[in-house]
Amino acid sequence: MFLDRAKIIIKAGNGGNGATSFLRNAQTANGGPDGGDGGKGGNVIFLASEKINTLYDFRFHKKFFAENGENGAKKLQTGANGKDIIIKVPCGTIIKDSKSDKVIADLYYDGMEFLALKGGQGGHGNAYYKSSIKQAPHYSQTGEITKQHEVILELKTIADVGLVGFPNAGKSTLLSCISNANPKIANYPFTTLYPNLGVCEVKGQTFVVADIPGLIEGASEGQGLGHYFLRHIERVRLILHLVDISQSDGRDFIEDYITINEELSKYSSNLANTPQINVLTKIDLLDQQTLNERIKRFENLIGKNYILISGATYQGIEKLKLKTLELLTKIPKKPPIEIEKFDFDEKDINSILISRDDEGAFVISGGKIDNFIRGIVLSDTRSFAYFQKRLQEMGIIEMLKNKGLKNGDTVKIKDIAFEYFD
Ligand SMILES: Nc1nc2c(ncn2[C@@H]2O[C@H](COP(=O)(O)OP(=O)(O)OP(=O)(O)O)[C@@H](O)[C@H]2O)c(=O)[nH]1
Ligand SMILES: [Mg+2]
Repeated sequence: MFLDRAKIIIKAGNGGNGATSFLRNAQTANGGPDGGDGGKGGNVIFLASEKINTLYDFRFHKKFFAENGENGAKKLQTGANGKDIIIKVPCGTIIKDSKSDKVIADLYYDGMEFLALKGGQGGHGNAYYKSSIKQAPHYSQTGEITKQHEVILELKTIADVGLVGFPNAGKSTLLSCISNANPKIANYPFTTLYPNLGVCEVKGQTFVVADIPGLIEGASEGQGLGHYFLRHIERVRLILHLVDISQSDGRDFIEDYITINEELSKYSSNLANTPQINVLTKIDLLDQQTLNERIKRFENLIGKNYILISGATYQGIEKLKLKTLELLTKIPKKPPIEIEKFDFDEKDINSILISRDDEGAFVISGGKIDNFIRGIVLSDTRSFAYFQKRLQEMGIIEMLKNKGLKNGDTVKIKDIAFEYFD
């Protein structure tokens, strides 16, 4: 089955905690700090692969979490880094941030990678904090905790050529004539339910052709199936516009031609401006005289830019392939979408915010605090003493006093609460 839109949750790995430990062995009764650092969490990486052409796998698999870093340990053992998670998507997959709907990546080429989320930093072990004035630090740092994010994956197929036309016009038949693809073909409308891709080879060169479900009047506003798939031809360089000149479905072929072009321009000016070859199909079903009359009508009303084909007798197919190749050599590929730099959570490392909660306690928050608090183990008295000293040094006590802090007031930071005394 084909699926071209999916929502998934991604999360980079947490950093591992640093260890607090002291060397103890037969020779050294009171050795120095030897707590190792925590490992870094794994990254979340998207990888474009031409081996996949649908987002179907994301229908059931929704959560993609990279591995957490391991904690540091004694004897200066650094925790292992968490493994990255690599999410394979078809070429042409656009990734959007679900919250803002902003496009954050366009996985365009085969092998293209996008680092969506960086793993959390590991915390430092107590060995890291050893200095000439602090020989035996009793604290270590916890690893950075990462957040989950929801992203939308949207497939905008990348093909060189798109086949468009009314249902039954013979698009899938043409695809099967010119490429290695084996699409379903049948004499009823909407045989094709999702885009098919095929590779066409001409004179030793290849190009990719996308066949999409038939369009009908109102397609750009949601009639039929076609509108849903128009995004799959947004990136093609050339459109083969197929019109059933035999009128086997009883409609006027010139009206069909005009209707489809109107739908394309209603959908986007980009599609309206994509070069076209007009392909008049099913010529084998007409006697020469009727064919001549209809060609004349087409030439009078639309012009001489057309190729006549039959998917049944293969008439005109070679000519069409050559013309397609010739035009493609002159039309540059559409580039990937230009993307502004995007950060899921702008790293805030400087802010200190003070507020009062319902019970009148002073609540300290902000990015600078989050970072600072990772190094504190409050159950450890020495670490707590360090914590108080740093509150002074960072000017936070001063800020609290300016906001009315008095002896005996409660101060909260994250899940820590303590009573303040000078
Ligand atoms: N005689 C004749 N029949 C054709 C030709 N091209 C297609 N057909 C027939 O027309 C019918 C529709 O062809 P498809 O290729 O499935 O048409 P489509 O445009 O892909 O249709 P949808 O997928 O429904 O949009 C099938 O019965 C084909 O065998 C042709 O050149 N000559
Ligand atoms: Mg079809």
